[in-house]
Amino acid sequence: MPAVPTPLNRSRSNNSHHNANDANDAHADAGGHPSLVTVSNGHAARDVPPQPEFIQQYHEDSSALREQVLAGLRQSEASISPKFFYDVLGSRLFEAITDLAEYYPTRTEASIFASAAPAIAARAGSGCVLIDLGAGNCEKAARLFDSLRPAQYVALDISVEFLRGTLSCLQQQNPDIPMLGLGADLCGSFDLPRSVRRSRRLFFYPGSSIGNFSPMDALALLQRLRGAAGRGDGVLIGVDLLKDEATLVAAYDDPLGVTAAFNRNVLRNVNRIVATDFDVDDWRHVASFDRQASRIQMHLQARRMVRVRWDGGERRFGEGERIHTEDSYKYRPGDFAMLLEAAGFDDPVYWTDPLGWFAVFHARA
Ligand code: AVJ
Repeated sequence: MPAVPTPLNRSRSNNSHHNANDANDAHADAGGHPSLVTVSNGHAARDVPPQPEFIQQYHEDSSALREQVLAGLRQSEASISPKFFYDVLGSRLFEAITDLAEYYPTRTEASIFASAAPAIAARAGSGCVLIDLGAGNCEKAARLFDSLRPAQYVALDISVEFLRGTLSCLQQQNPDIPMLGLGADLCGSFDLPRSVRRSRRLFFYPGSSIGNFSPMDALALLQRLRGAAGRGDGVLIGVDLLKDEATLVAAYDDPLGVTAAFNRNVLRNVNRIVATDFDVDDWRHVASFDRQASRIQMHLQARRMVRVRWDGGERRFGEGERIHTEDSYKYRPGDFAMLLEAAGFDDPVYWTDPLGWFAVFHARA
């Protein structure tokens, strides 16, 4: 039953320190969102559309990016980081994946948000600063606005440019919620700019994006989050759960080949970034489940002998040799709760769907 959170550890006396006062803090900070302004001709203009604020904090220089890709290609077991999936086409292909019948995570998480939203708001507290760490198209956060009534919505993405369109649109639809688009790297520091309001914060990391990290790296990320969080803050994290292998593999190897296109597209993006000469036709999509590690792995497998060249180097691949492109870890609920606690979060609970395929966790800083 999604409406009732599942407690994971000894239930603590639940005298939460967040109260109405916390929520009111936000209003002390007058944001730049006037509903009535005077324009230069002296007339009062009603309904001037509010605009989100945008800040680009993080700049990865292109030579570092290039070196990162080449270092992966030179490894004896070659790899390309999944962050290179998401160029414009890759982001669209991922959206198409979320429409596939076989790809259950997005739909299942949405159903949990839909049915558990009031319970999530009751626990996380409304009126918080909602900090979206996996913003993408901001859809998931937007569906929580009605229940959470955030005092501010902060959307993070590597590139603030990816946020401009969506956030501006979302701002029109929600003129009363001040919005901030932040170009930041999750793997960097969590030094939030001063435009992020100081009141109670809810760090939101939906979509099982955390599954791309190994449990050790996920722990490190959660620890850094815990370090950035203050008393009364919380986390709300979407986590894909361990289930039967056939369901897992089908979600990452769909018969229409959308996931294959998504995976192979990374080579086009790499060609663009480092001017390699990958031919996508040489590579086959492979998805497999590693039960020991509890992860789906995606690889690109050479259909024939391949030689890939770039300025200053090359890599030869034998027929059947693979490039690792993504891990997607699947958790048991208790194991993810332990990870949250190991990172210093308290009192984890989760909501799940009737089949127990996906979980949305909340824990307190
Ligand atoms: C965006 C990382 C959650 O692991 O399920 C979907 C990416 N890769 N199909 C996932 C993905 C292949 C997705 N995450």
